[in-house]
Amino acid sequence: MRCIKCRGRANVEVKRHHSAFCNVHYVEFFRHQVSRNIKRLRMFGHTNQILIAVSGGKDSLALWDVLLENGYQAVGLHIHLGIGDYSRRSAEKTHEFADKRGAKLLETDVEQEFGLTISELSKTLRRVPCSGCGLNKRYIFNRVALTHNFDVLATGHNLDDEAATLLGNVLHWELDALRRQSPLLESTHPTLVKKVKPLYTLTERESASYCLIRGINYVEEECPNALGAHSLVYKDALNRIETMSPGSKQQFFQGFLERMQPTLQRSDPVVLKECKLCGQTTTGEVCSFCRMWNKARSLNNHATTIDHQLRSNGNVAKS
Ligand code: Q46
Ligand code: ZN
Ligand code: ZN
Repeated sequence: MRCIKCRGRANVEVKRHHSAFCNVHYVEFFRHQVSRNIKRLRMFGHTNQILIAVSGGKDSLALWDVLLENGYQAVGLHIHLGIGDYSRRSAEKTHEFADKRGAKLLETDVEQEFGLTISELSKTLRRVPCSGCGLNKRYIFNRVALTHNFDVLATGHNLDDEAATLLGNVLHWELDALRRQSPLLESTHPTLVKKVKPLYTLTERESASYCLIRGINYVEEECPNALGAHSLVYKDALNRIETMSPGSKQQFFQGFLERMQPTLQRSDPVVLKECKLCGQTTTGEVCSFCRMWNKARSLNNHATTIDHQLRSNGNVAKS
């Protein structure tokens, strides 16, 4: 197998592009894909302040590396979820990356801020961990981006993530989720930050190859709560199709973005209000994040309301 750029020995094959690359040209290919996505969808520019959600996994660290190498102003945000050893190792890898590069890293600890780890929250509410975890992450990323005046929030969602989410949304005909599924979500309210996914054309395997070549140490294990998740079943199904027919995953997601999603836009846009407890966006009076934590606190006989907690931490969203 030869590199399509220099005809030297290729180490990474990208079947859906009928390509193979040596290490030097693979790094160039990966960075070019990210840059092209950023420019094509006008995600951000070099003068913007970018907050990256960093889990310590291959995708978020690869993205952070590419953005720093390409001269973007990218600050990391790591959330300590409190999911046993997995969370400890994720934090270690994130610190290692930031320390090596002298990159700025912000951190939030769910237990310290709100009183329970994600594992405890899940037990208290008797809900699967991922539902509370996802809500916490979305809320905290948005809130930190707003309070620190970032222009945009970037996440490491890749093609496998997006194609699996799309398959799940189609199987259940989740029309609202399909409308919102995009690598670019503009801010539609002063308390909603713009969100982008610059890796949406690259696969998990491609992020892993990038990290390997660049010497980026990432947490390799999956979160223990991901075992048995529907998303893994969908990824597995899509991988089988991809093996038989390289390029299917990309066609599936890209085809949706170009041909299907524009037809799904609502004629009656959702009216957004500000949560009366925390000030962040909601369609009702109190946002789902505040409702969830108030319920958890009352179940734990905890007297402090989420309103008091947020205000005493100085974390009221800007108006
Ligand atoms: S971290 Fe959180 Fe994921 Fe773990 S509990 Fe579920 S949502 S699986 S990306
Ligand atoms: Zn080469
Ligand atoms: Zn709220």
